[in-house]
Amino acid sequence: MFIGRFWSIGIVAIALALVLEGACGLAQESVGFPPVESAAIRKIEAQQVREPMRIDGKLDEPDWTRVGLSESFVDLVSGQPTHLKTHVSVLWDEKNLYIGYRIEEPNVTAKFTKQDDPIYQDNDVEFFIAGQDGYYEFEINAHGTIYDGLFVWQSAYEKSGIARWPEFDRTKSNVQSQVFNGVGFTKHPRGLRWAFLDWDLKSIQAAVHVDGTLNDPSDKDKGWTVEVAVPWKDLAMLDLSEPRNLPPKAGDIWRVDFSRFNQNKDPSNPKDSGGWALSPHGVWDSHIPEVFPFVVLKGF
Ligand SMILES: [Ca+2]
Ligand SMILES: [Ca+2]
Ligand SMILES: [Ca+2]
Repeated sequence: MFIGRFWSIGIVAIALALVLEGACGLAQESVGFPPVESAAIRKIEAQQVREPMRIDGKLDEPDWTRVGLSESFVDLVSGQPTHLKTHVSVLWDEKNLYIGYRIEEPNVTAKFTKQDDPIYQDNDVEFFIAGQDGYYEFEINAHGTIYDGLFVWQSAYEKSGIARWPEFDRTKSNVQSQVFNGVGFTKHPRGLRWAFLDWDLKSIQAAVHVDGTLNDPSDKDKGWTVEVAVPWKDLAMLDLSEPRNLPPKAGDIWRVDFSRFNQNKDPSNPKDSGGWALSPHGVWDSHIPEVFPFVVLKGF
């Protein structure tokens, strides 16, 4: 789900939010907070990895089979089933959180090839990892091109101490940031965020595998898979106010959102928002950590 990289402040964002709300037929004034019932938030188990993982986009390690598939993604706004299947699986060990997607797609396409290109204008899959002070956003297309950024709640920016990290120090001229106030839901009770989109989580490993042909509509593809390893040690900035176990321990619970965005909507379903997720958000906005699924880290 995109935010424009060069918007400096809210006017454009608010205008776009209104357009998006109109498109989805849902005015944010009509929804409370959080915008979905807590009972609707899905829970997923992450199994501990037993064997070495090879991050090549192919989910053929035995651990990916052992952990099983999530339920298929549903429409982000309505929670209704979608016409193509999307499943995520989650694994972990002391070093990494592993995320694997299986994406049914009869015509696999991708345009962008440079880091932080506007992947949200392609078909993509995304995840958001929430912490107390902010959240990390990751998007990837079928070329394997990544768009990522860190969002810090402005109310936590100074207090948490992240303002003194050189890579997030807004007083430095080489640190780019912008005000962010949501996409289609601009009344989050925690208010504004600082978005650091030029920043990259450099240690992340990610790869895709296309089961079919990329950018060739003359045939019918099965889809594509995505395999990502996120190093725990580089997620400390999410929880500086109240550090948590890093690496985590069995039984720990993380909040991670998993989603898929499509440029082509289901032609037979006028209510397809084009955004699908493991757990619905009730509004056209990924940036609501309070409705992210629960990821429960299981031990051996
Ligand atoms: Ca693999
Ligand atoms: Ca980035
Ligand atoms: Ca094809």
